Amino acid sequence: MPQTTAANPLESLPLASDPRFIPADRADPADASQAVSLNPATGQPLAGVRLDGAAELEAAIERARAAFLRWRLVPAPERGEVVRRIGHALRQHKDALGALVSMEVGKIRSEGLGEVQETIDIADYATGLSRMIGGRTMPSERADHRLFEQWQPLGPIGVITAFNFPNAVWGWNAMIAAVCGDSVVWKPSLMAPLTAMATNAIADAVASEMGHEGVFNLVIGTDDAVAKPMTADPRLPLISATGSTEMGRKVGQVVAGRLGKCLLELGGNNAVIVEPDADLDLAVSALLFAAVGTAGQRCTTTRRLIAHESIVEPLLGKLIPAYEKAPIGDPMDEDTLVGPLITEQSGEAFDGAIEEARSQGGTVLVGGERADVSLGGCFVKPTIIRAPSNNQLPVAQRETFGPILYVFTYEDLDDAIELHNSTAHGLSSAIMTSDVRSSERFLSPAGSDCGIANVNIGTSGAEIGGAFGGEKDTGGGREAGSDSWKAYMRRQTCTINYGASLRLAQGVRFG
Ligand code: UN1
Repeated sequence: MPQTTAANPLESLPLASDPRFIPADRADPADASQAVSLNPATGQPLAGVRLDGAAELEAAIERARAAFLRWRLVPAPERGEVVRRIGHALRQHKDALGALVSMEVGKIRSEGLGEVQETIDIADYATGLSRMIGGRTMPSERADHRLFEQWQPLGPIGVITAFNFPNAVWGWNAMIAAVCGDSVVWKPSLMAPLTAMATNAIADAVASEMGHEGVFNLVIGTDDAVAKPMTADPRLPLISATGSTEMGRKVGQVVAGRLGKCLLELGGNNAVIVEPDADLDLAVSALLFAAVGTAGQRCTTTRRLIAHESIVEPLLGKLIPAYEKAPIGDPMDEDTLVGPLITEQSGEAFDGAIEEARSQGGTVLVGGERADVSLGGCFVKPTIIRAPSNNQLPVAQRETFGPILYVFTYEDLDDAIELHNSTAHGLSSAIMTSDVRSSERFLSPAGSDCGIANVNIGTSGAEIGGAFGGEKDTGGGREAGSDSWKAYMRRQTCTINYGASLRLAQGVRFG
């Protein structure tokens, strides 16, 4: 495939060839058989997608099943070669795909490109992994026996993704699943179906050209028509779902009911502790990216700042002007740092949280209102709200998907850590400090209770090399790097007797 550019991603990316694609002039939000993808910056339709239903889901699962039966027998390094070439195709389309991410979900250009880079990175990682999937050999207690474990492909994997990472979260799942020998059935968010269509088409084209049709499948439909039957379907042994805790609880129960496996990556209520000895300029940069980046719509967004009493004033003295200066507007404009919220409902949730914070004694230090951007979409000002001096601010217990940072103060690090851990979620966390004792306390068993714990960087922007996910209401799943691949395979323990007699374990004699 030739290299594409950002000039017109809707034309240059493989979209129109998908029979579900409906050009903007025929996209009709009033037609229940379509999902219309709106540009959140303008509110204008980018294009429509004909929705899949039960028949298309059935066909996709069967296609994925048939593909799995062949794909599982392809040597893993050969599967890695397919994934390597998908990574190469994504590099060729990075500019256009990154632009489509920006147009469809409102990320600024650099973050749209960064998201595609994250998928390229996981493709590289998975390629290497394809030569490293290994099992252990354990000493057998019996003479002339060998005891070992091996990892087998699991089956077609169901992947459900959210709007805010319409490309990379599929990548974490699909690239790892593919080298593990699994096929994929992907249900994307109906707010970002075009990125999903282009992404899946790129991967499917590479795999099909190499003789592996059916490994990558995409079903675009409503939760009732597609997501719910997927989670209930025993032909999908693993469901990997990203979204709200409410959604995850339902998915988890349905999948557990059929004793399937679940990988849940749900919300976060991530905090940064700033110690008295922290480099405040570094803290300001870290907080700005983590709390304001992606307009606060990452699951890893910093939502709470827990600052030591002795530095809270100078820290806010630097942070507030940085907030005031952050350019809000068209995400395609290179100068913009804050793009739109995904929908007007998100704007209403933002307004509601601010009102609630005020009624609970919170003080809005900056922002707290809609931004004056007349592009048509929903733009809000990055906001800092200070909790009352008793640190009681119940609204901060809730994950509001927008750029709101709640500020709390503390005197003693133990109290800060307790406050830090006092939320339902457990995704990402950070401490800003120059004192090794403070950072080690934060990383100790009595420290952060989150799946991700950082020192002197913010809570968002994780690399793919580590396992990504969190505890408590975040769902416990781990995706991307480290040994996350194990969730996509089944473990098999094998004992081989190469002797001439039957020896029983535990010294049992039988006959
Ligand atoms: C998400 O918001 O669902 O760590 C994923 C990060 C990104 C992934 C976020 N690498 O912020």
